Amino acid sequence: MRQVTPLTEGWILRHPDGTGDALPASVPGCVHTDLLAAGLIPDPFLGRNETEVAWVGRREWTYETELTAGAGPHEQTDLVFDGLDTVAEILLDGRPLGRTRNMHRSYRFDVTGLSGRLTVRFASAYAEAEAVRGRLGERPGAYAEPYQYLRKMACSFGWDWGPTLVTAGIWRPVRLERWSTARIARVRPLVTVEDGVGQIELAVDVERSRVEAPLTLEASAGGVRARARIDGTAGTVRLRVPDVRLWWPRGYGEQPLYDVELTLSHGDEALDAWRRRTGFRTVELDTSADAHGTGFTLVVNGERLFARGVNWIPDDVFPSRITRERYRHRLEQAAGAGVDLVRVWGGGIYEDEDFYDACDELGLLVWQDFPFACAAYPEEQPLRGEVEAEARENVVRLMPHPSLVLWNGNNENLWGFRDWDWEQGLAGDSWGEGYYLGVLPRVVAELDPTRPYTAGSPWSGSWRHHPNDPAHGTHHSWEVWNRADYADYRRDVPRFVAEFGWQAPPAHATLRRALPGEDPAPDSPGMLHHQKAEDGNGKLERGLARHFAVPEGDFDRWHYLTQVNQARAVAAGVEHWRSHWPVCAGTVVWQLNDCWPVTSWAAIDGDGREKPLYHELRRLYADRLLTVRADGDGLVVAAVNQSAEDWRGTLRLRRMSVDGAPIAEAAPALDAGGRTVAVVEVPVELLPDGPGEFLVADADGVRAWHFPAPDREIPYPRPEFEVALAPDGITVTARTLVRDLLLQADRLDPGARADRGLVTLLPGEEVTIGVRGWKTPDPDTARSALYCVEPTR
Ligand code: BMA
Repeated sequence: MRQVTPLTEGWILRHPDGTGDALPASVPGCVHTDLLAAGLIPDPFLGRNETEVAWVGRREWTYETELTAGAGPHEQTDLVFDGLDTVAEILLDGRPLGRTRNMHRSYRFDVTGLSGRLTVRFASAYAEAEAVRGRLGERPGAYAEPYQYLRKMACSFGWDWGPTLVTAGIWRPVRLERWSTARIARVRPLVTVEDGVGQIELAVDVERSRVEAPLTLEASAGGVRARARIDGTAGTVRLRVPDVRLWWPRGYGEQPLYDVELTLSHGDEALDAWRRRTGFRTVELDTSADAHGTGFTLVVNGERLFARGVNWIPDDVFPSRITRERYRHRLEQAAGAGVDLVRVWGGGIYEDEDFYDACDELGLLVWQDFPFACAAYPEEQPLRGEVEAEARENVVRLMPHPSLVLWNGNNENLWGFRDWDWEQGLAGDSWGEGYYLGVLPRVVAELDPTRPYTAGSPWSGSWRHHPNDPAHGTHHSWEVWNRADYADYRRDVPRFVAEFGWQAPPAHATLRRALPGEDPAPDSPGMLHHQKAEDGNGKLERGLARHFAVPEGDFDRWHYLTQVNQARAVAAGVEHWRSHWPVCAGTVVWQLNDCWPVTSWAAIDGDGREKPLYHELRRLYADRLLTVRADGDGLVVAAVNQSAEDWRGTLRLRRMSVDGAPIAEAAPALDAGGRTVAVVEVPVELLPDGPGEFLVADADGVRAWHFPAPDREIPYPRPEFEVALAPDGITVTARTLVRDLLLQADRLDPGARADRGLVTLLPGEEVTIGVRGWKTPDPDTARSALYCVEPTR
């Protein structure tokens, strides 16, 4: 049987020129985390340390350990690297074993009978990228850093939410594999389901050390077994599993998973085994033309879905630090917000197995970008071959996961070519089109025809329409954050909004940790350093001024209001677009998570704390959502019902004055069939008249508010409320209208988490906010961490 020995021990790290002491190295890991552990660099996540450690990415680094492949009963010994970041030469006792230049691939070297000093010598990623750029010529991109010239996580070079920390290292596991006669080299599981029968076709490639030995494959899943012979180096086993239970996205059904086992044998001797978990479901992407343009609707097990999505970026700029538990926790947070689709964005990586395992279990659909983002990528060698090789490897690696439902060619590159002045400057140079419209769809169609592919995000399906045309395919809605008010989200009904978002600072406790010794202000040095977006603060400020009087010299209020504005902005988009299902078939919020502490579009900050947006997503992505929207001169209430059951009852509509007085009331019938949106007209006498009035709509515990004016024009009363301690939290009772009440529990205790975000209460209403992880404070202290919208002075 193939024997696996992890090679995690005894590694040291040194400069190849021999200067400096050798340090103990963690494998998997990276240079930055080793230097950090040795106390040789300050934590780049704190203050402005990022700039102080910039030199690390410009140096060469060497990892070394002792390798004893040794003599044993096995015929062959392979040294296997699951991931090397990025440009490396591998040597054994000074003899070269090979070279690598792609972080997204694994590497295998035959070291049979060898032993000695194993050295992995990393060149600076900059040196490689700049050399390739020198050879192939400059290509345009959204950032000045040269990430498009080598196959490495692009955001390692910095992004508009990320630090520039250019890593090197053995970032995924290393091991020795000893085997005889033959080993399983690749398994391509094609999992389909037809008429209730699950089919698993395992296309298997083997590597042999003995050419002539007759080999058999035996596979099992769901209590069914099958065998096949291997001729040469390839064979196929087919399993038919009757009465399979379907795998569903969360909210649509369960996630039954099936173990698939495969054994390779020579006579009675088992040589190698392969085990994965899979699930049975069908997936299609409906991009047919209709009266509105060209749709973009995911269809899983025949069910058409509105995708409640979030964009995922690497959860740490040092991805080797992300453990299985951390993946699981972050994705549980996503699921807890009602998310059912996670898009793995193209400036990051093909994630670890642990990521997709968690998605399989939690019922989160995965849309996976190939790692290309916001730049023109050359198509000449050596890149072209690397791209094809990495695509082949990762398409096959991720095939077992039922959660994976879509491959996407790139992030914003087709759009960039057309709109960001690339086309002229390129003057016919290659820029990546051959990947997105050629290599990648060919690889997916050849290796995994069970999954749909889309050439890019955004993409309208062909060059006939502008790549970001909202009427055709996927759309990224960035004009609003960059230049307009979030009310402008309501101007369009795109077919699928794959990116849109609004910035806000992270939680107070996160800022306190990340900016030691700083008294934060919107433009204090650390705050500015942890704001990477172009004119980020200007956009935050202008976005705020459209709704609120911008507080001068009051950081805490600025912090609260920018977080409120973020939640309001995303709510405006999601409510509007969801209420236009099935024309619009998905919203993917930019972005779920952060990779360090920073002001960004994220719902969960770099220390894992939920911003108010996170809690707002729970409301926005619940099966039932009410929203009020303009309709001609009047208003309608849209009742979004994404559950399978009908939503029937009455809608309670109240027109009220902000001082709390009811003005008019109505109770029209509500009838929204399963997975539909019902639209109810608001009677004329219920329409709020001027900034001193509002409309509130209630049905079955679901509520929508409609304030016709921006907050700064609303004559709010001075908010009054009482605070009492509850067993695990606090209860707040409103005496006046209290808008967007927020408990910032982390201000009282960095370990404390509130279970709710922004709550708006009518006079007399109360809310209990649960809190985990704090030593119960007295009510006055709790009150000091409560914020709400105040009248404009
Ligand atoms: C889009 C994304 C990212 C970026 C975000 C915010 O362009 O694809 O590149 O971080 O917008 O600007």
